[in-house]
Amino acid sequence: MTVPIFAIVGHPNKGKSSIVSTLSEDESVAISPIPGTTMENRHYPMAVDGEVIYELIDTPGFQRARAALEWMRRHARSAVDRAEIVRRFVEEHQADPAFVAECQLLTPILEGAGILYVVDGSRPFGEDYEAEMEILRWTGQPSLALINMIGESDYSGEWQKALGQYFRIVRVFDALEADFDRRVQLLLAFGEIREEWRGALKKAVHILREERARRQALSARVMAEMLAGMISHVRSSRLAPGTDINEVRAAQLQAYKQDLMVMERRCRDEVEQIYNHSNLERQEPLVQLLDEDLFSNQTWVLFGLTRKQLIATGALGGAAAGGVIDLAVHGASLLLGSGLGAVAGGVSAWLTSDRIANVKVLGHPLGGEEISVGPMRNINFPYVVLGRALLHQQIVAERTHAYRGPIEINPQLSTWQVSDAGMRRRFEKLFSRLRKQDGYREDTVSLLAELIEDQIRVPKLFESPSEP
Ligand SMILES: Nc1nc2c(ncn2[C@@H]2O[C@H](COP(=O)(O)OP(=O)(O)OP(=O)(O)O)[C@@H](O)[C@H]2O)c(=O)[nH]1
Ligand SMILES: [Mg+2]
Repeated sequence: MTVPIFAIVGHPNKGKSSIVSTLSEDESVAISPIPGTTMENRHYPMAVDGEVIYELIDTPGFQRARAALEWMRRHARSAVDRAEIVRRFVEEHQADPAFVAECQLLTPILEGAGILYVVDGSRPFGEDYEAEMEILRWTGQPSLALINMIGESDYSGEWQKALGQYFRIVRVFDALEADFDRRVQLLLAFGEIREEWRGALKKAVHILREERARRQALSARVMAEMLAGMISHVRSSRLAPGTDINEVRAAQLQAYKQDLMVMERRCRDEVEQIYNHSNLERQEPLVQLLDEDLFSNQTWVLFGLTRKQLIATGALGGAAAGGVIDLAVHGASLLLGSGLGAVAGGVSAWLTSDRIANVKVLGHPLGGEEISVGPMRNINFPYVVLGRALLHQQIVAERTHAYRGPIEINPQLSTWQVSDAGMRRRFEKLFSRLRKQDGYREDTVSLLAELIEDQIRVPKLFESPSEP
C-alpha cells in the first residue's frame, strides 16, 4: 500500500504552511505573515515510531495562475487532454522565472499527490482564485478544499458556494486551533477523495490515537515522578561553627524552594518533548517569583483542595474532626497546614512559606550542627503542583505546531479539583506514602501515574485554558 501523499496548495499567505505544520506535528515548517515565505516544495512525512503514515508537501503559492491558465487554454484542444496540457506547461516552463511557483506546486500533483487547496475564509472570494481552481481541476487529481479562517470576518458562506463547484469535499479547518478530533476528521476526509488511500488513512488515524494514549501515559509518568521528587525532597547542609543559624536557615529554605521549581520546570520540558514541542517559550508569569509561585496564596486557592475536601481525604485526621483547625479567614481556609501541633499557633504561621516544609536543626553525627529543609509537610502542596501540571499538559497536548506564540499558562483561568471523593482518597493515600517514605517508591509512583492518567483523560479537564 502506498503512503498517502498530499500537496498543500493555494494563494500565497493563506495558511498552507500552517496546515502542513499542524498535520505533520512539525514545528520546523516556516510560517510567517509575509507572502511568499515558502519558495520551494518541501516534504514533511508524518511518522509515528519510525513508520510514515502520510506525507505532506508544502508548496509556494500561485503567482500567475491566470497567465498560466491562458497558456493552457490556448494549447488544449478538448477536455480529454487537459491533464496532459498541464504536464506540458510544467515541462516547457521549468526554466521560466515567471512561472517558478506554478511549476513547483504542480509537479507533485502531476506525480500523483492528492490536492489540498487552502483559502482564507476571512477574506472575500475573488476571481483570481478561479484560475487556480480551474488549473487544479485540469490536473484531474483527487482534491479537497479547506477554508482556513485567518482573520475575524467570515466569508465562508460565499467560499462554500464557489469551492463547491470545483471540489467535492469542502471543509472549514482552523490551522492554528484544530484539536485532535478535527485533525482526525480531516484525515478521514482525505480518505474519501481517493479510494485506495482510505485503508491507509484509517490505519493512520488508528496509529495517531494509540500515539495519543501513549503520550498521555508518558506525561502522567513524568508528572508522578515530579510529585514524588518534590514531596520527598530534603535539602540539608552542615553548619560551620559560629554561623548565624537564621541566615543559613533562610538561605537553605530559599534553595529548597529553588530545587522544587527546577523539578517543576524539568517536568514541563519533558511533557513538551513528549508532544514534539521542543522550542516552546513558556510564559508562566508566576514562575520567576518564588513566593508568588508555588507558594502564593492564589495558587493554593486555585488548585488546592478546599478544607472540606481535605478533611474528606482523611489527611487531617483528628485535628480537623475535633475542630482545632478553623482558618476561615480571608481565603486562608484553603491553605491548610499538615495538622501538626503548630496549627494552634495561629493562621499567620501557615501563611509563611517556611511552615510549608519541615525545617530542622539537628546535631550532626560528625560534630557540629546540620540544618535540613523538607520533606514537604503541607498536605495541599501536591494538589497545587498537580493542578498546575495538568493545566500545562492540557495546553501542550492541544497546541498545534503551527501556533508559534509563547505558551501561556495562566492558572487564574481555571481551577482543577479532584471532585470525586474516592479519587481524592486514593491520591491522598499515595501522597501520604511519599511523605512518610512508606513502601516501595517505584510502586507508589506507578500507582500515582495511573491516577494522574485518569485525570489527563478527562475531556476538557480545564475549560478553554488557552483563551485570553
Ligand atoms: N489567526 C490565524 N492565523 C493564521 C491561520 N493560519 C495561518 N495564519 C497566519 O497567516 C500567516 C501566513 O501563514 P502561512 O502558513 O505562512 O501561509 P502560507 O500560505 O504558507 O504562505 P506562503 O508560504 O507565503 O505562501 C501567518 O502569519 C500565520 O500565522 C489561522 O488559522 N488563524
Ligand atoms: Mg508557506
